[in-house]
Amino acid sequence: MHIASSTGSEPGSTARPGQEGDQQQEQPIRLGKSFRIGLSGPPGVGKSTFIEAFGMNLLSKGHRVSVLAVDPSSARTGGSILGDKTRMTELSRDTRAYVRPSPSRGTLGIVLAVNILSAGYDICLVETVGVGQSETMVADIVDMFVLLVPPAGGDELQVAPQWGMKKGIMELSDLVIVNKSDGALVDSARNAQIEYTSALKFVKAISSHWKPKVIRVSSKGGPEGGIDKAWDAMKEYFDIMESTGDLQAKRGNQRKIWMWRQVSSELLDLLNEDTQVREMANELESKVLRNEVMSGAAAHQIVQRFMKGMSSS
Ligand SMILES: Nc1nc2c(ncn2[C@@H]2O[C@H](COP(=O)(O)OP(=O)(O)OP(=O)(O)O)[C@@H](O)[C@H]2O)c(=O)[nH]1
Ligand SMILES: [Mg+2]
Repeated sequence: MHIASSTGSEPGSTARPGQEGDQQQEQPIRLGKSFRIGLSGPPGVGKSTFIEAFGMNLLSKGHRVSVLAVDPSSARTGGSILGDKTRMTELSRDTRAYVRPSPSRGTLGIVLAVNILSAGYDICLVETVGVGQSETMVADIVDMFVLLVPPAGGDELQVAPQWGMKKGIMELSDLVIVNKSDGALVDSARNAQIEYTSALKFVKAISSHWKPKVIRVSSKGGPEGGIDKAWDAMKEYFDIMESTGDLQAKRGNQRKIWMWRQVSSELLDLLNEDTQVREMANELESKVLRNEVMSGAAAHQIVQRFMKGMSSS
C-alpha cells in the first residue's frame, strides 16, 4: 500500500469534493483486492462502535469502506444487522460506505460476500462476535485479524483479560485493541494493555516479519480517542506484509483452504442429495446415538455406500 498525499481530485481518488474536511487524503489501496480487516471480540466490547468511528475516519482519508457483519446466530435469529445499522448510523448513511448484513448461506456465502465487497471498496471490515467458530473462519478470509478486548476487570461484562488466551484467539490476532480506554476505565485499559502485551510474548508469531501489537483506544473519544493509532498500526502491518511477500503467501494459503472447504461442502451436498445414502445415514445416525455403532465405522459405511452409488451411475 502506497499511501501518498492526495487532494481528492486526482484520478482514482474516491473522495467526493467537499467531504475531505481537514484530513489529509490518502490513495486508495491497490493490491488486486482491498485490504480486508477482521474485527473480533466478546459481545459488547464495542466492535460496532469502533467500526463506526474507524470507518468514518477512513472515509475522511479518502478510502472507500465496506462492512460485513458476520453473525453466526443470524441464520437462526434473523440477525442483528438491524441493531448494527442503528449502531453504525453515520456509516450506514454515507454513500461512500456500504454496510452489509451477515450472509445466510453459511461459510462459503461469507467468502463470496467478502470477495464482492472487496471489488468496489478498498478497505473491507468484517465484524464477527468472538464466540464459536466464526473468528477462525474470518481469520481465514481476511488479511489482518484484529482482536478488540475490554479494559481489565471492572467491565460490565466481567470478561477476564485472559479471555483471548483461553479461547486461543490470541494466536489468530495481528493486533489487539483495548477499547473503552476513556473516563474511569483508562487505568484498567492500561492494565489490560500490559497484560495482553506480556501474554502475546507466549504466542507463536504468524509472520516472521510482524510482531502483534497492543494499543488502547476509545471508540467514543472522537479525534482524541486514538482511532488514528489503530489505522497507523494496520497500515504498518499491510506495508510490511505486502513488501515481504507474506501477504501474497497468506492469500494464496487462504485460497487453498477455501478450495478444500468448497470441495467438502460440494461433496456433502451430493451425498445428501442421494436418497439411498440419506436413508442409510439416518439409520446409522440413530445407531451412533445409541452407541451401537462407532462413529468412525458409520462414517466409513456412508462414504462407501455413496461411492458405490457414484460408480454405478
Ligand atoms: N465508554 C465507552 N463505551 C463504549 C466504547 N465503545 C463502545 N462502547 C459502548 O459499549 C456498548 C457495546 O457497544 P457495541 O459497539 O454495540 O459492541 P459490539 O462489540 O459491537 O457488540 P455485539 O455486536 O453485540 O457483540 C455500547 O453501549 C457502546 O456505547 C468506548 O470506546 N468507550
Ligand atoms: Mg456489534
